[in-house]
Amino acid sequence: MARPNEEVEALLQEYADLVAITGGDAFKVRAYEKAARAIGGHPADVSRLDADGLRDIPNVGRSIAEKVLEYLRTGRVSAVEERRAKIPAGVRELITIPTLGPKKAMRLYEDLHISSVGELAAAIEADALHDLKGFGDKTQENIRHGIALMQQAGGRIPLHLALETAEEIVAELSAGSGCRRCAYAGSLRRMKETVGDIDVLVAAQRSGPFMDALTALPSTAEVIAHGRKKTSVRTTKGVQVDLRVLPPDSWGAGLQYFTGSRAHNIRTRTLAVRQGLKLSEYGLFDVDSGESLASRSEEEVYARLGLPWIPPTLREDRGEIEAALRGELPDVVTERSVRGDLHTHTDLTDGLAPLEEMVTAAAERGYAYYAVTDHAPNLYMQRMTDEKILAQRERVRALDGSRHRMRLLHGTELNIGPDGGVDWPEEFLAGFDLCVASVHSHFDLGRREMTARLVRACENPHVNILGHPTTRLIGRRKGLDADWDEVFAACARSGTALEVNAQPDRLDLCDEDILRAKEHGAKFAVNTDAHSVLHLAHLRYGIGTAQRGGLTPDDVINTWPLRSLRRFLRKGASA
Ligand code: DGT
Ligand code: CA
Ligand code: CA
Ligand code: ZN
Repeated sequence: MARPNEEVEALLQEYADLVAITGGDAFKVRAYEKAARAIGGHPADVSRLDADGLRDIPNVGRSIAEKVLEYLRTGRVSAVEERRAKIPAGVRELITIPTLGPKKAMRLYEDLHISSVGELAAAIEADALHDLKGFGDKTQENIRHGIALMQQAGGRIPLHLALETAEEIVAELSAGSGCRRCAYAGSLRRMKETVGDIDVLVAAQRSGPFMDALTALPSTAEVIAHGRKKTSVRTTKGVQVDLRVLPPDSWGAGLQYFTGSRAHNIRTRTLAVRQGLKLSEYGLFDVDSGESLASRSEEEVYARLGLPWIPPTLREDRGEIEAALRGELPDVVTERSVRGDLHTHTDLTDGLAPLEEMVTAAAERGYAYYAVTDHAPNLYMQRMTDEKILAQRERVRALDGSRHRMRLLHGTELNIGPDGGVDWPEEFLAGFDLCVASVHSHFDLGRREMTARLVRACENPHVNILGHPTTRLIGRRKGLDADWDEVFAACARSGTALEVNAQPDRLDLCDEDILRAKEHGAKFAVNTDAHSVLHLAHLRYGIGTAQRGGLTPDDVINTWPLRSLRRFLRKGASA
């Protein structure tokens, strides 16, 4: 159940942090960070590799391979233990505060003995930092804001982590004898970007064996409550899991009830009451006779209320009940309706896998088309040049159609400068099949300037997709301050699609922004921004978010046939 690649990734990242905090060589820090990401994104299980196999992974050299082997053999790495002994764990926690780097963390620890986020917050409140070099008012304000962001996310778990945990638990419980049905419900089934806890349901005659099975799982670290109707545990990763066992006849009603949201359920219960019915987790009952009218499936329950089945991602009481009553529920986009990914990277810039590997993996997903969009020169650390991107284009053209039916598009991810300009002159941009353009720096320009910057980027005749539009990082960085209505309108007007970036820490645009942008008539592209083969599977998180935003295949350009997509990419220009 444990994922050795992730464990090793976390360990190497910790080592990089510790080296940085103790003032180690920046080159070494970056080397360990790169290796951590490479191992995290490596498709093969690292615990099955020998020294040579490890060193075949990009960015993994001899000394890193040795540390990995030591870890796999002994469960610890002496170099990491040595650094840990010097630095309290809380100091490392400090550098997870957005805007607080290792140098500042070390100064706080050495000068003021601050070794936790709580202590730092208290020190700022008490104005204890003002004499400390490098902690001016602006810096303190940024730190205060960073702490607030962390606390907001506090306790909630990112969608992808919850989904992985839930799928493992559902697989375990489904194998139990007498299990008729098993699924996860709650906010996770609704694909909210973060979830408070995981709700798992089992349909079975007897509940005891399943409750016991949950408490006995190797991933269970602590039993919070152990009962016949409900059992709650905390996993080794700190996630709370609630298990409820329902009589098989109540499966549909229970699934509907525990999927929520609460707001949606209030609406369905009200609909029931108006018809002289009562809706509970056991079924839909006639109040007078007490007779059960529907309970076996969700479809049956909704139908008896006069509604079509409503996709869980829409169940937030944001108009879905009204739409369903009118027969206008959106036919939401699904993973299967996606024909291709339009924002992906290779090892020519910061991706981990070579072009051929990314293309093969994309073809295996059954895509009809696939765009390669490595970074452009203005993101200096990626060292892109005209020659390199043109050479890549040759390779893309040569691969196109040679091994798979999937068609390849050669694109790039441009960098939107502070004034809204992008890399390369128009003639050069015209050579690409498509251009994504994204903000990667200058995050606080002020609202007017930021709006003008984004609008100008959209109006560029070669910019087709606004990548991760708000640049928010969930729990770490809030989105850009801009007049988004104006930006969304500019996208609709200019034929620039808004990205729904599927990276689980981005999910950008988010559901509410999508709803707003759709009002303006904008189009969307659900992309993974994959930096490795494994990331191609992140599409599901983007699709969940797109569904929550009510998007249909008509709204999403990468569900369209290639000919229609190409027409969109011309942005109204002829031929
Ligand atoms: P979360 O876990 O905070 O991300 O959000 P949910 O929606 O998963 O909420 P949770 O775990 O408290 O409960 C799951 C669903 O079960 C919730 O959406 C509605 C339903 N539910 C659970 N307990 C109650 C309750 O006591 N009353 C009502 N009306 N509904 C409940
Ligand atoms: Ca929940
Ligand atoms: Ca719960
Ligand atoms: Zn990208």
